[in-house]
Amino acid sequence: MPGGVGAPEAEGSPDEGGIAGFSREEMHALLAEMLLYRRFEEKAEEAYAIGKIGGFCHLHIGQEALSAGAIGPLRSDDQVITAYREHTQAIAKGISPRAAMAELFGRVDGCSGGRGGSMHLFDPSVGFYGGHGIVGGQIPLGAGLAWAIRYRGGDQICLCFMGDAAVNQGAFLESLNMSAIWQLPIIYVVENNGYGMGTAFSRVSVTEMESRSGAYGIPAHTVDGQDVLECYRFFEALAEEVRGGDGPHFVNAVTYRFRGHSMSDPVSGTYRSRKEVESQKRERDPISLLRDRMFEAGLLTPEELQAHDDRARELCADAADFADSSPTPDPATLYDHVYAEVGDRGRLFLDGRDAARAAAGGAGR
Ligand SMILES: Cc1ncc(C[n+]2csc(CCOP(=O)(O)OP(=O)(O)O)c2C)c(N)n1
Ligand SMILES: [Mg+2]
Repeated sequence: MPGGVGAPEAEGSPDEGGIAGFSREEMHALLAEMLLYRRFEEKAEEAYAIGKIGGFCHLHIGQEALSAGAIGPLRSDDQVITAYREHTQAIAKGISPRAAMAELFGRVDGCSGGRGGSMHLFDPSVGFYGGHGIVGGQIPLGAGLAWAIRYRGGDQICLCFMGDAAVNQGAFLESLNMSAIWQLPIIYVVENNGYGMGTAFSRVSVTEMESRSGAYGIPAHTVDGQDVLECYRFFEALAEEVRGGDGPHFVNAVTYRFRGHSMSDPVSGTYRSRKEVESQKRERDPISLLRDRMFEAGLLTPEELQAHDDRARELCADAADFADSSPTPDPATLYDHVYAEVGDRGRLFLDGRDAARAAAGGAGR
């Protein structure tokens, strides 16, 4: 849900009611937002466990600061495209928890009409272009979105998220090169949680993540993806630079996933120890980090925290009830919204072309 945090009024100290230039209200908004994301994912986890959600489902728990801190500063007409771990990013860009949850449940009131599921949340009306299951598949599409912005003379920007494993895809290299040549208004953000499924990034790369855009002359940055205040300020400034014509940028956002790769995978396993996960959860939880800073600065009371959490749980319970009461799509509409239609001969592909030929008086193949 964008627009929760505005520009800071003044560089503040705790005494003035803020930390690092954030007002008390802005920090409360960020905390409430991240709690909503956490509770949404927990509700999805619960719904998956009782069979309400089918197919794949990848949770963003542990990485919430990047949704609040990178998407939060964007304008509502800016564009976001991402991979499949995207529930909270979709909500951050403006898809309602109800429409997101209904999509996870495969229901008609889902943002993709119940046809996309967890990996394919989509709503161009809020500038959210998916939700893509092919690792790296969204990267050239992101370059295309940015190219379209430029072609139409707009001043929007595109934020293209990817996981660390995606930077080894050929599409990443081609997209960065073309973006640099055309100086496109795009920020490529790697949510670097250290692993692609069970493979540590260090096993598939002899170079550091930040060096990956250097060959294309694209400036690179590293941010602490668990520090929502740092992320927010960083992306707020960078978005304006890119909007002003600075060309593409590449951001290595260091983060960590607290759950297994997907709902069907264990939290730890042979590729990472339980000890590692536990220490990350204890020391690097983005919500606890912000909460504790606010407590220490006297900007948050336990009652206020409880109220934010109650509200988050309420919204997510409401989203799940809404999703559950929404109907499943009518089977008769199965072939709606697909590029190729079923023709007289019942085939899925090329029939549209055949039908056009037939209408023009030509013979079909
Ligand atoms: C082209 C392609 N190859 C393989 C897969 C199988 N696969 C699904 S997720 C994944 C790992 C991706 O990891 P990363 O990009 O780091 O994202 P994360 O899951 O950590 O968010 C792989 C290999 C796929 N979906 N697409
Ligand atoms: Mg990863």
